[in-house]
Amino acid sequence: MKISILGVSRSGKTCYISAMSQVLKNCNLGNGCRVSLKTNDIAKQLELDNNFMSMATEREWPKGTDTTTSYDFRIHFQSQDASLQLSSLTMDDYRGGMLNGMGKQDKIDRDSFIESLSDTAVITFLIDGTTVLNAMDELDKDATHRGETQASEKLAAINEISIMENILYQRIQNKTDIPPVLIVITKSDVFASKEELNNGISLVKDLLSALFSFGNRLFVGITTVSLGSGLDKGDNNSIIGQLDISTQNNIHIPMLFAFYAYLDAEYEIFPDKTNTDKVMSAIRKVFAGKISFYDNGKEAFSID
Ligand SMILES: Nc1nc2c(ncn2[C@@H]2O[C@H](COP(=O)(O)OP(=O)(O)O)[C@@H](O)[C@H]2O)c(=O)[nH]1
Ligand SMILES: [Mg+2]
Repeated sequence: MKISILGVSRSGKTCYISAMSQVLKNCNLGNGCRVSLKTNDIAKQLELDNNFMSMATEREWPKGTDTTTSYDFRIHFQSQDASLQLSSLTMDDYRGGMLNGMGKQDKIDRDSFIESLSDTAVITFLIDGTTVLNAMDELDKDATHRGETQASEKLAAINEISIMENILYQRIQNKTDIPPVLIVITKSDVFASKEELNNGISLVKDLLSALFSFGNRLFVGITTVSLGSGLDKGDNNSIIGQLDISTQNNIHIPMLFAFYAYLDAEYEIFPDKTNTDKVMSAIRKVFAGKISFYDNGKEAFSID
């Protein structure tokens, strides 16, 4: 199966992938469930490990790059009474510039991305929490964040969030199949309160209304992730704040969503239905309270 990770430059893709690769190596999900995800390529795993180590020990954010990288993982999920393994889960981390660049190569890359959607199991779209804050109306923000954003900054933020809809719009109009989409608001530690975060989520849903409107035949999830609390960038690219990459901050959720969406889409190829049903039901319990689902534009409740 193939997952695409998209997000403009600085949206947090590299940080997320490196944190996720650490948390999911051997992850206890509670209720007797575990998941493990590792790369099939040793060099890639070392690279991810080193990336995270320089964050944790040297307290330095990863350097920005604008290249598309592909990872090949294997994933194994196990609950008290069922287990399932996928030996190859490819993740394409698309270079951010491809989404909003005006260059010739950007257009070529965008077109080839849209074409590749036919064999993509899940699109994961990362949106920077700071961008969400900048796009929000002043009154929807926490008092501590009011009066910080200029009008031009707000407009730029709104445009940045809308990109995903613009890219998928044609396909939605033509009713061409679109794989499940997961919207991930990154850096959720920048929100001052739960209320502010919820207002941010509502705005994202409004700005991407084609993904959340009735009759669109799409399966869409929305969630938030963070690498810790009070995080920021200091001098020389240094990390300010507390890193805490844990299931508490939802680091595991996007990969489990991809796994779940794949099982849902390819249900027929797994011969042992009882086992698959048990695995899917266990994953739905892990999602409870951490992700909202919309099926054909209607909020779908995942808990059973
Ligand atoms: N507050 C906060 N900042 C983050 C977090 N993750 C990343 N950042 C910041 O966002 C910057 C860009 O992240 P990066 O992963 O390089 O983005 P990419 O260009 O999409 O790969 C980092 O240098 C950090 O300053 C987070 O969880 N919380
Ligand atoms: Mg990057």
